[in-house]
Amino acid sequence: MEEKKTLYSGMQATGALTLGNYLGALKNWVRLNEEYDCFFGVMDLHSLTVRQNPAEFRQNARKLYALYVAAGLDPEKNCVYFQSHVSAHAELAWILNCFTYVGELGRMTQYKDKSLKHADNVNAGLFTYPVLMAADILLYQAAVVPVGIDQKQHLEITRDIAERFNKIYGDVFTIPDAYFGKHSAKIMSLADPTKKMSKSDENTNSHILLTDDKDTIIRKFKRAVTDSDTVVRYGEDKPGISNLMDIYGSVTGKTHEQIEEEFSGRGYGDFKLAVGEAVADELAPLQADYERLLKDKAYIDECIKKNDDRARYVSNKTLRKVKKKIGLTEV
Ligand code: ATP
Ligand code: LTN
Repeated sequence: MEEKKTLYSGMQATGALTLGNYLGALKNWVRLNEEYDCFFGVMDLHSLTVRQNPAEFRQNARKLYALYVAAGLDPEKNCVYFQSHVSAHAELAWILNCFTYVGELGRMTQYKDKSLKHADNVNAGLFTYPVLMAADILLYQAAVVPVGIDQKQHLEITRDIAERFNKIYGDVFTIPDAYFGKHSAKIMSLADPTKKMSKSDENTNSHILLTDDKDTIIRKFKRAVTDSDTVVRYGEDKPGISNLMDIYGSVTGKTHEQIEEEFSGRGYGDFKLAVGEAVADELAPLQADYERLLKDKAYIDECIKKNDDRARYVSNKTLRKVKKKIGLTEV
């Protein structure tokens, strides 16, 4: 049997997840998980670039782990683990820092955005964030990295670092490809469809949380900002409706044409209600599983332990190879 290629992805362990995180990333992870040998990290080291309250942080990281599992990532089949439990990430990140230029890091738009947003704490971690991300991916020799479009630049720098290293030392790292969902790589805010849906948006009507109940979901979609037209049609001139069509299509599997046909002659009210119901129905089983898993501490602990071990084993193979290639001594 042909060996499966490796898939790697993860999310920062901060706060609740939005429908953007789910459709842009998590749902694709679940969709692809049979096809690849998968590693999914709770990226708690990345979260440290923003000051965290320790007690909340600990809780949020465990909640994220439970959400991964509730969304359908079976921890018996996928390696679902904590980044900070595997020291190879921090070690390789240091080494790769020495193969990354200050100039290229300064061009990262996420760095520019976040340093404006957290102007009182523009720490070096925020700057070298993409190098740690490169280490995450390269340690597992990942071929595919499913993420939202906002991570495109980070994938490009990961490839550049890997190619630079390989050019000097031979084929040490697999060069990863980004994977973006067809219509879900950038889900937009419900309050302003020209902006990305983001959990850090203060307006809670702008985003759906994965933990929102059905009434809340339906209410938020009802209020979603659209245009003054009444026709459900996809187009650049209709960002609000196009975003809702992307969401509805990602959840139901329907194409834009099928959606336009389904709602032809019906108003926005009907369409918004259908989107709300479809999203709520999609999230209901995930929410039930999530509640159950949060109470099952022993099961989650056991999964974490087992998968941390596997992640350590796989990542250390690459780290040993890297150390040997660059001439770090061994006894
Ligand atoms: P913030 O709200 O602070 O910008 P975030 O929601 O982008 O954070 P991350 O942990 O940075 O959270 O993202 C996790 C994953 O979800 C990444 O793969 C990211 O590309 C994806 N993602 C986040 N928001 C969206 C969105 N609106 N549409 C599609 N994918 C998204
Ligand atoms: N920067 C990513 C989270 C992340 C990640 C990774 C994603 C950290 N390391 C490795 C894919 C692969 C984000 O979503 N903000």
